[in-house]
Amino acid sequence: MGGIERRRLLQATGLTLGGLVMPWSWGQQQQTGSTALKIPPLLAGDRREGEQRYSLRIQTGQSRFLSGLDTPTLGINGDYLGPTLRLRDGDDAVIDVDNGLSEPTTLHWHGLHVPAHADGGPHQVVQPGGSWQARFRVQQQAGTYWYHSHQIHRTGEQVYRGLAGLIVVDDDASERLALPSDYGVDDIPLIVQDRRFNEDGSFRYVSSHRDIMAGLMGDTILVNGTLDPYFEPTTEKVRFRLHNAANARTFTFAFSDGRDFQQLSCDGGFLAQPLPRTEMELAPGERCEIVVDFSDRSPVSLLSLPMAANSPNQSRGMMRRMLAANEERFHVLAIRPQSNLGRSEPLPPILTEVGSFESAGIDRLRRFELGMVMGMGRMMGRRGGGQSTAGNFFINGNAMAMDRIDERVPVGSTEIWEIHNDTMMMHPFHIHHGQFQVYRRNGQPPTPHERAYKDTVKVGPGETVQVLMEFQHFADPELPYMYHCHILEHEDDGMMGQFVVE
Ligand SMILES: [Cu+2]
Repeated sequence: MGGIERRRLLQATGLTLGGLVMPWSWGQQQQTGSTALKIPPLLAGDRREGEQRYSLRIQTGQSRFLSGLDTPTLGINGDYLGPTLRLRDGDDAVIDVDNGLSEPTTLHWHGLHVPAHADGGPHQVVQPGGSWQARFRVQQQAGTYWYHSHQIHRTGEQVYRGLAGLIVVDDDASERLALPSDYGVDDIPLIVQDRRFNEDGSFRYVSSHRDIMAGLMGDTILVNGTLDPYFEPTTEKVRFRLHNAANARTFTFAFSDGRDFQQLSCDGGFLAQPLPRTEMELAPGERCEIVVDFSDRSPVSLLSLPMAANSPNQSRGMMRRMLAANEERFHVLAIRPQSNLGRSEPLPPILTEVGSFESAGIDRLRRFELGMVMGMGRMMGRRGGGQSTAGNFFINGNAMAMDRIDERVPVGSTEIWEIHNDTMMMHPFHIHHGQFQVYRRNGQPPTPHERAYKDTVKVGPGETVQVLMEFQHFADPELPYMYHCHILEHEDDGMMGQFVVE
């Protein structure tokens, strides 16, 4: 029985809980791993006159996720999602973007350290039928980044329909490391998203106030746009580039047999050394590279576990019920190693040296208070005399306004940005302009798995997180960068602000 038939049956039999249809998901079914995992094509660019040039066309498409039903989707150089851009540190990159949609859109390079004019944020709109060119020098540590629509008030829906893709950055140091790096063979991107469908096969985006307040949760997992995928390792070790590309759902990745794996990186760079883990909690926007050993040749599944009861990211109070979706368990990927596995090198004991921005001296502390409307218009976190009345979400009392610059940062400075979450749910906070370091979490140094460069950080309910930011480049007093919650419905509904580096 397919998901839609099952849901219809539940509705018909009145199996509902608190007025809501009981959540049903593929993850709760016996998984077969019926479809080979799709691997997004690699786009390495063309070398012309000393520049690395890439062409991206944003288009509408049709995708077949459910048997016998077509889903209208959006994609980049394809029907759903986009190619994996391969960039190299030090290259001069030129990316041509054409918009084949009938609505405006943008493409933002999430995590890349680029000038504001090349950032692809809400001010770099590509009109229908129009084009935009991003030019920047890649100044980036090796890592897994991504790109996605950042159209004001439309980011959530455009990403949901498919406007996202991965970016892989290489540098001198990463090329010297003996890590699995054969893309599509032992270096595998996993773009993980939850989606839900209407009975005609179309995606069902926001349909209630709850979808906005909790963020949009789906009941069906797609990995690289594949429903119920399997992957067959051909080597002893496989590196997965885990990417939470969901609009709102936090995944807790783990293997069905509890095996451990090695965490190599955070969002924007390697950890100092591989870190053994058995679970990895990633919020929307976060990435992490892991290496898993399959030399026992046992079939195993990658799962997303229910959020741990003691996770600092668990929702509180009434939000806990609204976010019951966080308690679901999902099957993500069936893994069936081939019988004859190619040998893999042992992992290098040291990956990189992670320096500290703190050594540059700290010029200033800036405070950001996350707030949302709760219940009958009761404001949470609206201290500080905010002016704006639009939207349900705020930072420092204000909802996002395109014509208001919220912060002005002097170029050359190093700052602590302190984010305090005065709401009852976790918000993953993302800052444009480049990578930061987690400095303190509730006054304590971060745990080892956050000790590398990041661009998106989970701030649990009631938590205060300090990050260290360096603003060494790209002074532009006019064009702002964004900071925002990466639950896309929250971002679209106001939880975003703008800063210039000047
Ligand atoms: Cu949020």
